[in-house]
Amino acid sequence: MTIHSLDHPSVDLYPTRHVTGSLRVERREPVVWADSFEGPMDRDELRGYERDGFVTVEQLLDPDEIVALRAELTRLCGDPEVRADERTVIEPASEAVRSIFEIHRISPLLRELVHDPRLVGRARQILGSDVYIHQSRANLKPGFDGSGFYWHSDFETWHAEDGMPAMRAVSISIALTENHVHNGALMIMPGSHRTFVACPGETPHGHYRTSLRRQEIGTPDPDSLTELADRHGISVITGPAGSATVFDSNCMHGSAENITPFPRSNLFIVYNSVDNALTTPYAAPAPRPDFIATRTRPVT
Ligand code: 6CS
Ligand code: FE
Repeated sequence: MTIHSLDHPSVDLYPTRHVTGSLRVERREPVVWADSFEGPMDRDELRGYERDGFVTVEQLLDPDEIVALRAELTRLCGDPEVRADERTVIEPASEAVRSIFEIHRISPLLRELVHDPRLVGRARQILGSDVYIHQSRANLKPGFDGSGFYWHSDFETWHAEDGMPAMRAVSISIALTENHVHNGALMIMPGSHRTFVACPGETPHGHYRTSLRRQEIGTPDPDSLTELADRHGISVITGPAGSATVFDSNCMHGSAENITPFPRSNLFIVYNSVDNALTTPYAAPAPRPDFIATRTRPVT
């Protein structure tokens, strides 16, 4: 079913938040947009990404780079200005830092990383175009009370609340600490990127102020999650510090809370195609701030 969003100039191919009837529609866009860009991924990796919606990289960054990034994250989390910054999300159950958004503009070290060809090269290869940073964040998931991230498609939120037209964005998650099966590792349903699941519930004003701490609106119904999990299974992505996961914007993913003593701290850098720039939100009363969804000052 395709409907015109009330205040959106173009046809909405992925209606969500204010829909009735079938909640699941098949993806319309390619997964790997073109093989015209040379880059670090070989044919097998691109084929795996096309099939599953993600690929893992055993060691994207070297140990000394990880040491420097972890020290930077410790410095940022201990900086009262950073903790008080609206771009920093505090854990609901403690005073620990849950996420720091727009970290590539806060930290010179991270700004350098997001331009690294090991990351940008992969994004350009997959998206088949030049790219810019849509969003960057550190998810700290500290030991003992690192809360989880319920099942969701990033694209569903970025479409509804940021006005992202098509599924032409890719996330690169870099492990800064060991991602074990037990400390809240990323879980992805392999192949789920080919199905768009509309989520019930109108988007409240200023939704991000609650959704980044604990997301409810923008999470799929249990029947859709059951159907996808039955069809695709669930992969738990584990790996050492320095490993990475490159995943499509529409993968159904989530991660459990962390009650172990071992933090699961990951960086997430989201690259969007320059041909997929944000427009008016498809299902939200107003656009989200630039630190969550870059509109005004793309860092290419
Ligand atoms: O709303 C967002 O943009 C963020 N929320 C989640 C759960 N994942 C993607 C992104 O960090
Ligand atoms: Fe997500």
